[in-house]
Amino acid sequence: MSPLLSTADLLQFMTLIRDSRHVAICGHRGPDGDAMGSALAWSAYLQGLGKQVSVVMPTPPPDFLRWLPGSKQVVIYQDNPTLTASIMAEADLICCLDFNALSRLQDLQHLVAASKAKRLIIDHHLNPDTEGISFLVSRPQMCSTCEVIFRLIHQLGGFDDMTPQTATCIYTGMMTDTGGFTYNSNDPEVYEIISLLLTKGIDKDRIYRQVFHVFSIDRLRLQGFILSEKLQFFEKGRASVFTLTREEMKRFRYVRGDLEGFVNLPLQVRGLSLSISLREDTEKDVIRCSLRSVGSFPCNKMAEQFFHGGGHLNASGGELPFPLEEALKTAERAIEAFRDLL
Ligand SMILES: [Mn+2]
Repeated sequence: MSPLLSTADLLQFMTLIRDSRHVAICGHRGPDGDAMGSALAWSAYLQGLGKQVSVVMPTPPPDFLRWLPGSKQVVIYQDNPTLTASIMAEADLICCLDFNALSRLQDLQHLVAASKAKRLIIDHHLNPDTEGISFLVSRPQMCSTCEVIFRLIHQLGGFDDMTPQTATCIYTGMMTDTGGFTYNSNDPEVYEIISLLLTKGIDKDRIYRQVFHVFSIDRLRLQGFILSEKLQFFEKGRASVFTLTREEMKRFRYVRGDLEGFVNLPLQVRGLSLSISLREDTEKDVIRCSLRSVGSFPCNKMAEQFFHGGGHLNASGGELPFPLEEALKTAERAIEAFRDLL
């Protein structure tokens, strides 16, 4: 496996870790498998070095990630603002995992920005905001932050002591960020890493079921409703859009996480390059937008130009002002503008 850090960077990084005692680890709002997995794995590694470690997420993870080993130790800022404030005040190192800008922490960003702690980013999103950062490990070419964390622990000599629980966390993030190794996962070294994780005795088939096969009946019916009633196609079936209102979500007793992955479903259609989902936020008056593509179609460019967002080539997101009908018109204009790339 190729080394993650150069020798000079490795020494600098090790010094940073050596000099810290109280470490806070944060992931982004709405933590996904990669944010949770990388934070928990990194936490376990640092705890093994004798550090005092706290993992803080701005909002809770979805239910299908709560089984992750160590997940109960995660502090949710939204539920525990006082505890979070004392963690951030006490920390001498804050590790920002799986996000590239403090704004992804929402309200938690102010506590992090105000902290005197040194800050480092370990991430795989494009264009990291390095203001106030002591050390940056940015690897957009890698499938997940969990992959970056694995390589880091490996290079720091922590593989032998890695527990099956930590290996499970890392595998989960690699699996969820690649849709079960169906995109962003052509690097042969990804499978070298999986092979090493398997030597720890992880049950990858069980992990898959625990993450992907845990739907409620309501969620399955909501999926059916979207596919049969809401999905529209454009440009001779090369692009699709579906919208979802709060009222519709309520009708199917929506719970957080239920919409996870829906935007990927239209990509199963032969010849389709782009899938867009637009849904009313359950709290704020905004429309949450997700974009997915196959091949070279640049979701991130479209998200930047039309949806006040950004992201990866094949997976991006953004936000539009209310109401939903206007957002749909914006999506139609975006498809029109990008039709030559479809
Ligand atoms: Mn990620």
